[in-house]
Amino acid sequence: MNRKKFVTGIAALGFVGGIWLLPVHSADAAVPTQLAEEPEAPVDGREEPAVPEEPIDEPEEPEVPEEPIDEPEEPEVPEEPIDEPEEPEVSEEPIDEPEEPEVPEEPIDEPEEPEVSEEPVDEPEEPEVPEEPIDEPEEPEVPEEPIDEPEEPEVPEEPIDEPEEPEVPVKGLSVMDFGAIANDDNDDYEAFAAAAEEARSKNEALHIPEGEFKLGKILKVDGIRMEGVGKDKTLLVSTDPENGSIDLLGDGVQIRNFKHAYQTTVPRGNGSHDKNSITVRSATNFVIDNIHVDRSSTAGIMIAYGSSDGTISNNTVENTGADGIHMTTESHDIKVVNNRVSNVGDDGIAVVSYGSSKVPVRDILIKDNWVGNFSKARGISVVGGEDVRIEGNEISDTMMAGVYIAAEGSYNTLDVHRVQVNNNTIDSTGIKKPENHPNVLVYASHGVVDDVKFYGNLIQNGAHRGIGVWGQGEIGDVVFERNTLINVNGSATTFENGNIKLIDNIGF
Ligand SMILES: [Ca+2]
Repeated sequence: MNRKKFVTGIAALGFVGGIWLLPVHSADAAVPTQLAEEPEAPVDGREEPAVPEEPIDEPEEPEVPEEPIDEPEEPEVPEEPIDEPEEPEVSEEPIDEPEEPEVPEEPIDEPEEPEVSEEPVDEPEEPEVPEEPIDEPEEPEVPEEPIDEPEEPEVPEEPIDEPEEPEVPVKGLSVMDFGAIANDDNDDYEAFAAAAEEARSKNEALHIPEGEFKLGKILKVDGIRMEGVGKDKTLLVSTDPENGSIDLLGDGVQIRNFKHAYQTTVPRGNGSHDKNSITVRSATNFVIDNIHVDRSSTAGIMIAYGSSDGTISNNTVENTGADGIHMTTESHDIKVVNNRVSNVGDDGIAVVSYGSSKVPVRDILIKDNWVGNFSKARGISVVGGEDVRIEGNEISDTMMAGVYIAAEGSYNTLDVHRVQVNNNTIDSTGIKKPENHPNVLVYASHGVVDDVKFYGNLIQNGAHRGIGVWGQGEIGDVVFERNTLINVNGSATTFENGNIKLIDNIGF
C-alpha cells in the first residue's frame, strides 16, 4: 500500500494537478512498515525509511556540502539516511552543546521577530518587579505590567467568529419548490441544481428544510447562501462515491446548518476533489458554518485554487479519507475557527503549498479548534505556507505530530515563513510507529523553514518524545517561549537544526 500511495502521490505532483487531481499529500502514506528506532525520516517519507539504514552515520556530513549545492530534488534522497542515523546519536548530544552556541546568535534574529515576540519580549522586564518593592514610587509600574500581559491573549481577533452574525433571517427560495422531496429515498439533485441556479439569478438564499435528501452528482453552489435548519436536522447524502462534492464557487457563497455524508466511500486513490465532501474552488468571501461532514473518500473541506477571504467555523468533520480541513493552491486570508475534527484519514487541519504554486498559502488563522481522536496523521500542519497562526487549539491522540511545521522535499513543497503557534494544548500525539513523531515537530527536508514561534503552549504526554526540530533543509529561527513541556517518553527536546531560542519555558 505504501508503494501505491507513494507512486500516486508523486504522479500527482504538478503536472497532474490541472485535472481535478490534487497532489496527494498523504502523511499516512508515509507509514513505512520497516521499523527504525526513532527515525525521523518517516516524517514525510513514505517508503523511504527502508533506504536509509545503510548510510547510517556518514550520510549526514556529506549532505552538508550538498545542500548548498543542490536544490530541492536531490536532498530528498539523502534525507532519509539522515534521519535514521541521527537518532542513533540520540540527537540529544547535539542538543545540549549546539544549542547554547546558537543562543548568542539570537540577537541577530531579533529584527525579524518583532511581530510575534514583541509582546513576550516585554515581559522579561518583570525582573524589575523586585526593584519595585524597594522603590516606592515605582510601584505604579506594577499595575502597568498586568496591563501589558492581557495583550498576550492576542485574541483580539475574536471578531473572527463574527461571520456567524449574518444569520439574519434571510428570505429566499426552498428546494421544495423545485421538486425536492425529503426522506423518499429518491434523488433530489435536479431539484437542488435548479433551485441553486434560480437563487443565483435572483440573488436570493436557498433553504433546505429538515429531512434527508439524496444527491447523485456534484452540486455546485455559486455565489449564494444555501442553508439547512441544523446539522442534526438537514441531511444531504451523496450517492455517487466518486462524484459527490458540494462545490463552492463565486463571491459571497455560504453554506450553513446541514450535514453532508456519502452513502458509500471508495479508496482515496488519486485524491480527486470530486469525492471531497466540500470543495471551495476559487471562491471569495465564503463561509462554511455549522456543517457536519461525515464520511468522504478524500478531504472533508478542501479550500483550493486561490480561494480567499473565507471563514470555516463551527463545523464537525469526521471519518474522511484524507485531510479534515485542507487549504492549498495559493488560497489565502482564511479563518478556521471552532471546528471539531476527528478520526480523519490524514492531517486534521492542514496548510499545504506545493512547488507548482506561484505563491504559498498565506494569512491563515487556525483558532480554537478541537482536533484528534485517532486521526491518521498530524493534528495541525503547515507544509509550505506563510503567515499562519495556530492558536488556542486542543490537539490530541493523533498518529503523528500534534503540530507539524515543515518544508518537505518528497512533496516538493514551498518554504515556511512566519508561523505562530500560541496557547495550544498538544496532548498524547505522535502515537504511530515507527515514525515516533514528537508531540511537536519542525522539519525541513529541503527548502527553508524560518521564523517559527511557539508561545504559551502546553505540550504533554508525547507518545515517543516531546519537541523536535530537525532535517537537513535550512531551518532558521525557531523560538520557544513560555511553553510548558511535560514529557515522559523519550527525549524531551531534540534540536538538531535551526537557530533555536528558548525563553522562560518549563520542562525543556
Ligand atoms: Ca428525495
